[in-house]
Parts: sequence; structure tokens; C-alpha cells
Amino acid sequence: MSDLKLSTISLKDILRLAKERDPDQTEFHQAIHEVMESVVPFIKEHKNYQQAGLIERLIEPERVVMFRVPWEDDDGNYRVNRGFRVQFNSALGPYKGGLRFHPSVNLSIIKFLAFEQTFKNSLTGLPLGGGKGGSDFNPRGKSDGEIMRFCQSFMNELFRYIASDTDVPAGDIGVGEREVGYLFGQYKRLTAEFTGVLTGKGLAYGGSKVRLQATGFGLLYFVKEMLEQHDESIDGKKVIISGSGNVAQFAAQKAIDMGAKVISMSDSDGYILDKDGIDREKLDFIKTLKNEKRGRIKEYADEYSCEFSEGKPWNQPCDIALPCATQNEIEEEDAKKLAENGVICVAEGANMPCTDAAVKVFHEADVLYAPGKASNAGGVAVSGLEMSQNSKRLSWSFEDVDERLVDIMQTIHEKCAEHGEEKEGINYVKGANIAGFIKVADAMMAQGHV
Ligand code: NDP
Ligand code: 2IT
Repeated sequence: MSDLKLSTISLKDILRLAKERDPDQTEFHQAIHEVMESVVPFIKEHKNYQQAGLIERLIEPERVVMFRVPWEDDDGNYRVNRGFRVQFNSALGPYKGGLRFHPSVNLSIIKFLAFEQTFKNSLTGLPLGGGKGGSDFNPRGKSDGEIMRFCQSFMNELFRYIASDTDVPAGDIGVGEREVGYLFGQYKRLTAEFTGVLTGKGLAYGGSKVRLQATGFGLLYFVKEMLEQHDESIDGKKVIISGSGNVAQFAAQKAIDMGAKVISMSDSDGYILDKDGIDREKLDFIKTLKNEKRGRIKEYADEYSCEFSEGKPWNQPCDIALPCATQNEIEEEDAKKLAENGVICVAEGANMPCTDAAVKVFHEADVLYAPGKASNAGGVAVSGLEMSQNSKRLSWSFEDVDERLVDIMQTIHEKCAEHGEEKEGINYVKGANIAGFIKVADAMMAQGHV
């Protein structure tokens, strides 16, 4: 990679370098663009960050591990998937970030997630580096035995590269408490060690209270801050949440408890529209449907006689939109529709669910918009608290962890406000990127050119 001159650096140069190096990694380029758009102007104004190699190092992972995952299905067929772990940046602590099992997983997606994770983890204020991993394995329709054998085989390779002070994976799409359990069991067997090498564990064997709820709850704590800052509140607002997995379920729960009316949730087949609002009882139906029966959201429409439509929910009018499914699920046209229909706040539970063009639409329409690295940081933050509890071999109460989560989300909001202040109001993208960058950059420079 050729050198970047930091005094005359431009976003174009950085993207050219990234594209020359990995021409096909479009999601990774998108994430670099999204972060560097804020960081480049900041560096130009702050000479102490104009150190040779800083940006090149920030956009190149410290280590990438790719491996074969062979496993046997229930019919006795031998199957092979690809496993990944990207250890992106360890300036602030052990690599930390989830594992995603989804057929779309490839190196570009894992690199974008690990890159974003580095800045997100910095924002939490906890000593966490950035990493991410996963596999193109599709858990849909697999038996419990198949899931277990796959997780065990995945860990047979991964265990060489992780440890409680080195790299601590957790869940993400397709990886929840069940998968973390199988992964942890196999790690323990291979190493004869019971350590906090994974987070999101079950409460019986070292998991933290509130980790299950943390991303969704944290998202709503952040939204509350955003709205209060702008003399608004969640109470009575119409909310659309995409996804119906871990993040979506607990975002819905907290939104309902804060007095909002959640009218839609979804999965990759389509969305339900319940104009009466999803209450706690109906939400329990969704939790059982998705977590235990591994069913489809369409079954909610049959149960409660409401509409089910294929596609995405963003053409429905709402006050608050919480994308909690996957990357690039809100494109420019979706954003225009949301803005036209009067949305006041869009906060990301998922990672990079809004395209660059969609974010531009929100900014131009004065919609309050929070990027995932700020608004969904609650999950990894409680993972950090799980690591602390594991290393001390103790367990904090639900109330205690929840209070710390509220505090962390409020502090992230303050950091966004401090670094994202503009004449028109808070630019959360700028605030999150710059606050996240400063801490990582300071630590990298202090540790020398490594
Ligand atoms: P889950 O696997 O529990 O749920 C994912 C949900 O999103 C499911 O409803 C799934 O539908 C839907 N979905 C996944 N891929 C697609 C797609 N390509 N198109 C449409 N819908 C899709 O994952 P999580 O809830 O844990 O994760 C959701 C998002 O939140 C991800 O972006 C993740 O990176 C992010 N996140 C997760 C954190 C965590 O702690 N778990 C922390 C911070 C961010 P279906 O069942 O049909 O596949
Ligand atoms: O995207 C994320 O922040 C996560 N999937 C959670 C990572 C973690 O280590 O808890």
C-alpha cells in the first residue's frame, strides 16, 4: 500500500488505497467511507494526529484468520463451511466482537463489522479492542444436533486464536445463547480452562445478567437521550422495528415499557403490521415463536389476524424507525419514504443498516439519526461487564448491570453531543466517529508504530 500524506489527505485517497488492496470488499469500503468522512476533516484540524501510517494502520486488520469448518449433517453427509475471525485492532484491549452465522457472510462483511466494532468499543469507554468473526453456515432449518456439531467443529479451529485476554467472541446474527454454549463447551474441552473466553454465556455458567437484553435496551436508552435533548419523548410514539431476533425483541420490549406503540416487526420473509400495537403478551408470543419454535414472523399475523406483507416495513408511516436486522436494509428510497411520512428519529440497532445515501436523506430532512456504533453499543458494553465479572469470579445483580448500561449509553450520547455539535444541532455520525477515533488513535500512537 502506498503512503498517505496526512497533511494533504483526502477521503478519495483513503478509499483508493482500500479499493486497490481489496477491490471486491464493498461493505468494507462502505464502512471506511462512513468513518473517514468524519475523521479526515478532524485530522486536518488536529496536527497531532497527522502521524505517518495512522490511517493505513487503522484500515488494515492486525490479523485475519480463515479456516475450513467440516461437519456432518443428520443424514450422514459431510459438509464444509468457511470460518473467519478478523482481529482488527487491539489498541484498547483484547479483540472483542461477535460471531455471525449467516449464508451471506464473507470476508468483506466480517471486515466491515470488525472495523466498525473498533470504534464502537472505544465509545463504550471500556478496555476493548475490535474484532468480528463468523461463518457462511446457514442455521435455518438445522437440527439442534447439527448446530452443536457445527459449533464444535468451528471451535476446533478457532480455539488456537482466542483467550480471555487475547480475543473474546460473542453472538451476532445466527449466534445466540445456544450457540455460545456449544462453543464455550468445546473451548473448555480443548483447553481444560474455564475462563471468560466468550460472552453472552448462559447465566448458569458465567453469563452476565442483562447481556441478553443489552443491545435492545441500550438502543432505547440512547433514543430516550436523543429525544429528550430535542424536547421530545418516546411515550405515545409509533415505532417500526425491523427484525425479530435478539436485538429487535428487546428493543420492542423496552419501547413498549416506555409507552411507545410498536406496530411492526419483521424477518427476511416480510413484516407484520399490527395497528393496535404489539403488547407484552403478543411480544412473548414472538419470543417463543422465534427463540424456541424457530418459526417465522408470518405466524404472528395468523395468530392475531393482522396484515403480513413481503418486503421491508419502511413504507409504513411511523414516528421512530429502529432497523434491527442487517446491513443496508434502509436504502435511499426507503429513507425518502420514511422522511416523507414524517419519521422524527431513526436509530440503528443493527450494524450499518442504513446506506450512505439513506443517511444523507435523513440529514437533509432534519431527521434525528443515530449510527449503530453509538446506539447499539449496549450489547458489547455489557459483554465488557461480563468479562469484568468473569475475571473477578463474581456476578452483579440485574439492577446493577442495568444501571451501568444506562450510564454507558448516556455517556456515549454525551460524547456524540460534544464531538458532533453543529449549528443545525447534533450530528451523531460525526460525534460518534470522532469520539471513537480519538481514543483508538491516542492509544495507537502511544504504543508506537506496531
Ligand atoms: P438474530 O439472528 O437474533 O436476528 C436477526 C434478525 O434479522 C432476524 O429476524 C432475521 O430474520 C433478520 N435478518 C437477518 N438477515 C436478514 C436479511 N438479510 N434480510 C432481512 N432480515 C434479516 O440477530 P441479532 O438480533 O443479534 O442481530 C441483528 C443486528 O444487530 C445485526 O446487524 C447485528 O450485527 C446487530 N447487533 C447485534 C448485537 C447483539 O448483541 N446480538 C449487538 C449489536 C449489534 P431471519 O430469521 O429471516 O433470518
Ligand atoms: O455488533 C456487536 O456489537 C455485537 N454483535 C456484540 C459483540 C459483543 O462482543 O458482545
